[in-house]
Amino acid sequence: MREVKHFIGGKYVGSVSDRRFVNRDPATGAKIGETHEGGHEEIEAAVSAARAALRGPWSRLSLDERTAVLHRIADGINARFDEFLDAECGDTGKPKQVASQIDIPRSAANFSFFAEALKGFAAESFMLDTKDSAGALSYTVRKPKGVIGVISPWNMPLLLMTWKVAPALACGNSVVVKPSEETPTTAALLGDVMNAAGVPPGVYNVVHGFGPDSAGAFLTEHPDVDAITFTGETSTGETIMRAAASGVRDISFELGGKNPGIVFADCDMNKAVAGTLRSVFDNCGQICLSTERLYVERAIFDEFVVRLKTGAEHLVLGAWNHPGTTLGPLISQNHRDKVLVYYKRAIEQGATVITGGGVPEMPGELAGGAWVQPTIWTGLSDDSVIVREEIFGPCCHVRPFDSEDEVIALANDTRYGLGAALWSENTSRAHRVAQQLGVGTCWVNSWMLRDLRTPFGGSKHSGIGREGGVHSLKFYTELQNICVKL
Ligand code: NAD
Ligand code: 6OD
Repeated sequence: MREVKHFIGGKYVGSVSDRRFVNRDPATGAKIGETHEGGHEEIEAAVSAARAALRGPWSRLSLDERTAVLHRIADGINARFDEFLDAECGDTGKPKQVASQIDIPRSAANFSFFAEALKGFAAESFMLDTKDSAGALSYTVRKPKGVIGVISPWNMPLLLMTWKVAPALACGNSVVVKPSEETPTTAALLGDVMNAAGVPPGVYNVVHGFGPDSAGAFLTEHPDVDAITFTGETSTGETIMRAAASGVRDISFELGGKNPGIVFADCDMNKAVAGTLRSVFDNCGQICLSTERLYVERAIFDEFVVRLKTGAEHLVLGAWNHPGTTLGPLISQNHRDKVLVYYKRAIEQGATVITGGGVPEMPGELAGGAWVQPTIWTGLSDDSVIVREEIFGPCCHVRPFDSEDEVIALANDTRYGLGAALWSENTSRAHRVAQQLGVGTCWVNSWMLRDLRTPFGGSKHSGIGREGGVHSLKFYTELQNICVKL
């Protein structure tokens, strides 16, 4: 039974009140450990430690020295790969083969990527003609923004947390992280790696707890936090935005999605089916970029739906450490309850259930887990809740379309604007349609193909700002202009 503590000022500490909450295995419902719950005292201690660290040796490191520290963090994650893997899979229930190929390697890569990206982060300079002298040179310098509050979700806990911590540290900031209450373990484990990599105490801090009236809210409301970066639900983003208004703190938000998949009849059918199955069911549909609305050109609609059904029915539900498992449970019973409400509403609203639609029978101890069947529906109207609201489960609704214009309008008919996946072998069409979609990222003949140099984020209710490459470095620095008359 594990006990997860806060990591403040380079040390693991329990809550002053000794208040704790229970974590459960999503696959069985069994208790797997307890996590200390932070309150005002812990947030105060972490923010003070983070502020003090900015006055210490961290701010005096040369570029090469900081780059070396970031590489050592990446190496430290890789050196303890199996420990991170078991902790992440234990908290989330995601199959080991997924986390070992995506979550843990990408978390290490976040640090090595931003270590190198920093080296190419150019400043601007301008010459101004002045009549009375040789002119003036203006140049910019970028400084750390200060103490960054990082609030992260449970679906890819270490990957999404380090996606923000790595550039924040690369730019010389200190951080206070509030990981999701569902998945506290890997953020805590990273503390040890930070110490071993030579990160000075107070640069990386973790306080556990919940959102409202708990560590999450206290962090965002703390006046000495200079900027807040958040990944999670749109409604949580709205609350955090209100907190950040006090003190006009900067924010960067990666929020929810209701992402369209668009399949043209001229697609490569095998690739489109395989890619769509991934985009709907990977991570049990708990990815902000998951396809939940699928539009298939009428000429191939029936065949595509049959092939999707076959693929969904071949998914193997099971424990994360079982080698054959391809689909894990949802994160929690609470989340399962929410997903099952949508499964019920789909039937009430007249959906045709192509496959799934309920709760699978799981053997032995797995019977207590947060399982749902991978599910495909057709036949719902465009204003159905299933088509409009983010479900965050292993499911999608499939609808036929007849023309490019029609599918563009359907895809854009949403308050979200995060991602889209488009399948067509007609390159001109792919470019033409992609550019008309109101999303932060449109993948063509692929999905979740990540290049960390590119801007990542969403429009409309899916977020504010972009992170990735130079966009992250811009968010985590404060720009100063210096004008020198020559
Ligand atoms: P969530 O918003 O419930 O929680 C995210 C984090 O915010 C958690 O650490 C939580 O404790 C904290 N939190 C909750 N209320 C808070 C408050 N009032 N003040 C401060 N912190 C608070 O989201 P979740 O359920 O963990 O994650 C699922 C959601 O995240 C989905 O909507 C998904 O689309 C979204 N998401 C988006 C992206 C993206 O890149 N756009 C990535 C992953 C997840
Ligand atoms: O790959 C990334 O950098 C990223 N931010 C992915 C987000 C996944 C959402 O669930």
